[in-house]
Formats: sequence, structure tokens, C-alpha cells
Amino acid sequence: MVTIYLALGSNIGDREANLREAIRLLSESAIRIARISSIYETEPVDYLDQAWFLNAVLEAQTDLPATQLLTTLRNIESQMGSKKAFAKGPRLIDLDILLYGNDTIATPDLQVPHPRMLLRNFVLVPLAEIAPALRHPSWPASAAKLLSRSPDPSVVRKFVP
Ligand code: GSY
Repeated sequence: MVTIYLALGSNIGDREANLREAIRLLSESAIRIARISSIYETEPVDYLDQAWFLNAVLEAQTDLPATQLLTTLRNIESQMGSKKAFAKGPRLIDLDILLYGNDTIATPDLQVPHPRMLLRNFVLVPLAEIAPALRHPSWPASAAKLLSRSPDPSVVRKFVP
């Protein structure tokens, strides 16, 4: 079993229901969920002219190899009807592998740790909530420390349904 961290995001339709459905499907897919962060409402980054997202992060255990885990996430996105109209644009559900144990993976299809995760408050805030002391070997500090030094000015606030 390896400990993994996944990021979830949605900015189309019933965003909260989309996150909860993705969590349900993940838990039926050889992914044993241990901790789920609060849901956060987050200002878009990268492509700014789109609706605010709901984002969360979860910690889980799995026996799936990383490539199969990625396939599982993509299958859940498809099953839920998520289509990316264009890169960095709106999406019904987006599932990303943040960490896969202490591994570093660099293939054309999969980069772990997720290459932009330390630059994004919408990842760092929920990650530091559930795993403040977490530190990948390639990071200069823990998740909580990295959040306290984050240069990202985008707004992240707890979601109130
Ligand atoms: O990388 C995931 C999709 N995405 C997001 C997101 O999930 N949340 C926020 N706040 N901005 C984003 N920009 C992109 S692209």
C-alpha cells in the first residue's frame, strides 16, 4: 500500500455534488480514503475568465501502480461526463495525483509531485489542512511552511453551501 494525495476541482454545474460523486467513485476504485480536507471556494488561476472553483484534497492508500491510478482518475472524469473544452478552462470534475508516496515520476503522461502544486493556494491550503507536516523529499519544507511562504495571491476561502 502506498499513501497518495489527490486534488479535486470543479467549476461547472453543482460543484459540491460533483466533488462528492468523485469521492464516492474513488472509494469504489481500490482507493482507500483516509482523510478529506474541507471544501474550499477558490479564485481561478492560470485562465482567469471562468467561474470560481470548489477544490479539495484527499489522502488515501492504494495498491494501484501510479499509471493505473492515473487511468482510474481519467475514467472517473469521463464517467462523470467531464470534458475539457480547452486547456486550463472550465471543467465539471478534475482529478490530479499530487503525490504518490515519496516517488518522483517524470513521464510525458504523469509528473509527480504535481509540477505546479507548490505554486497554487487552491492545493496548498487543503493539503496543509490535512497534512501540515507532509514533506516530499524534493521539497524544501513541509506543506504548512510552503503555504506560509506561498507567493500565490489568489483567494481561497472555506466553502459555505
Ligand atoms: O488544475 C486544476 C484546474 N484549475 C483550477 C482549479 O482547480 N482551481 C482554481 N482555483 N483554479 C484553477 N485553474 C485551473 S486550470
